[in-house]
Amino acid sequence: MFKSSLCAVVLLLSTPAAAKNPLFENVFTADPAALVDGDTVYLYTGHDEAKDNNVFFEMHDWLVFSSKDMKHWTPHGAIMQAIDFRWAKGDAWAAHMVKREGKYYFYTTVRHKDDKPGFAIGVAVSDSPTGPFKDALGKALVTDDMTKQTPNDWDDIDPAIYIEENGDVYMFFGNLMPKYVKLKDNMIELDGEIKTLDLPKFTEAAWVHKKDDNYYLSYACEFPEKICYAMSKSIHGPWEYKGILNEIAGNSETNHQSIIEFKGKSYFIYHTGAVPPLNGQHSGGRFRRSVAIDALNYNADGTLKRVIMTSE
Ligand code: FUB
Repeated sequence: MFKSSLCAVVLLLSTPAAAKNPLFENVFTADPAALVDGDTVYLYTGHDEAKDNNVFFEMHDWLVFSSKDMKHWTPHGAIMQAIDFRWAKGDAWAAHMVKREGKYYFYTTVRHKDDKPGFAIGVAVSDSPTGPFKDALGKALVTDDMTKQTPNDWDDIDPAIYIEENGDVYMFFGNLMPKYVKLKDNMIELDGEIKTLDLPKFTEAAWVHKKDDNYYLSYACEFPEKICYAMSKSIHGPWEYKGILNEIAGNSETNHQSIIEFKGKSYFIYHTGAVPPLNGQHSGGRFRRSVAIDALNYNADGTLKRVIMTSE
């Protein structure tokens, strides 16, 4: 007994005192989407409120935090609630923010009211990265009846936007079957048909980024989810599967990533359920997730080094 207590004390003292992952200790955060805007990173997250880890996601609004060094984060509160989309009845699931010509466009997943049941993607707009945001279209951009390709009604979740150097805008999204569609220059209407992609083991959480002349499409794969990725020389593919980028995120079952380059460094931002009790009440888990950040490193051939969660 004494020996094991001593071991515990030694372990405690040798553990870094100021562990920085997960990022926020007083609120559960999930589905990160980061936007680099000048010398600031804005980090948008979902907001897990579930009291019981065995029920389901309880998410009403989205939060935003900002940082100039990726270490110190300023909370700015909620940017909007799911029901601010008047055609939605709740469920503030995963989102993505982009900036275009001085305006901030927030693409996000919500549950549609019963006239178009199932999940839907909406888009909101603001002149400021911290809001207030308003529904830009007054109706959903994508509804479940437009994508009925899987047995569930959430095959149209998790939007991720990519803006090409020539200004063309694409939205990637989907569950089980990955999809993408071009958007019009006004950012709030589809421009053409929704196409499907062939990505092995795809579950959800698509994210596209580019480095040098390589496009990267990372996504949550299998279940419980890891993050996998594919590479291409064109936004239209073909996408070549490259393997696992990040292993299962603790006990959360889902994982969801955002990849950015900021002040010369690349970052992999994701969520994990493996966190100690927040507010002394609840520990992390499937429906109580927390955002974490680690460095993203590239190999000489452009492939990505696997990200291992650190506590700093
Ligand atoms: O947070 C709700 C859902 O869980 C997201 O839409 C998925 O990506 C998964 O993280």
